[in-house]
Amino acid sequence: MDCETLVVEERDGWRRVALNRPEKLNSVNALMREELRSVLAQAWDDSAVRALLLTGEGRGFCAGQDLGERGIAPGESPPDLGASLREGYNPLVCLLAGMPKPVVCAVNGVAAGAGANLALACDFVLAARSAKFVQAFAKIGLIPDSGGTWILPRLIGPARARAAAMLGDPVDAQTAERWGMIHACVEDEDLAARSEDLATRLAKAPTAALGRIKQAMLEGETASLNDQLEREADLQRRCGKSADYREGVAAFLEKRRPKFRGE
Ligand code: T3D
Repeated sequence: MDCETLVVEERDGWRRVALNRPEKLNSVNALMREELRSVLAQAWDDSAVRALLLTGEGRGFCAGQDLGERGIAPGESPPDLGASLREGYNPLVCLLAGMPKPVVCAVNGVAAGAGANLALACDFVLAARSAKFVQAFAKIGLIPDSGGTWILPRLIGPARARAAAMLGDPVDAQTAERWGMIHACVEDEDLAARSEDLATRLAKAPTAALGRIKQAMLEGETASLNDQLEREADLQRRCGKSADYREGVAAFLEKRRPKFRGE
């Protein structure tokens, strides 16, 4: 797929998507929002894509909304940021968090504003040791969006989430790992290989089951135990009918490695 603001590459059963406006730290303009949405929707539907890797070109991961699009001249009406979220960012968060296959995010540098929260919507966040996460919103008079007020307290607890959101101080990758905000902090020079190895491994996993794990955990956030037990029973019933379950059990009994097809 040809994109102006993204580099999209096919790999061994997975797809690499890199934000590509490095001179602006990959801040998100209207075109990037549109292109990312279409690339994510296409990956969602493509059964040949069994994992996704999101990263950034250059020294930053993503600096959030391109503020160059948000200057307000005297006498001009301010933009409708609610509409921007509903039509632009919220669909991206839903596509990443709801994608029925694993999404790895390799945070290669600063992740600020919506850029931080798009990263945190992914399933596995690996960050370079030099990377940092900045809830930059309050510094320009906004609240964390793109799921920030939902995911941050769940990941790091309300006290740390409030401080990160209200103060906007950077959280370095090592601290993010210690707080449970991300999967792992890795050395800068190892980030590409570590995240690509993970995507390769995930692309060989029982994709439908992984998608259902995501679904169960996401929907379970607001469920009672009884409702969640019923959800597990329903999803497990579907897993139990899958070719990958059949293969997994056969491989175990035959003492060999399973060859999952993602079905
Ligand atoms: O608006 C809506 O639709 C609602 C949704 C909002 C979602 C949001 O994301 S709001 C939050 C927007 N983002 C920010 O407020 C972050 C702004 N950027 C920064 O605070 C800093 O740049 C960073 C902490 C991210 C990195 O700092 P540093 O010192 O490493 O780099 P820098 O020198 O500030 O930036 C390098 C270049 O990128 C620079 O351009 P220049 O001067 O070399 O031509 C800078 O202007 C540009 N840049 C960085 N962030 C943005 C940006 N350009 C446009 N928009 C940005 N967000």
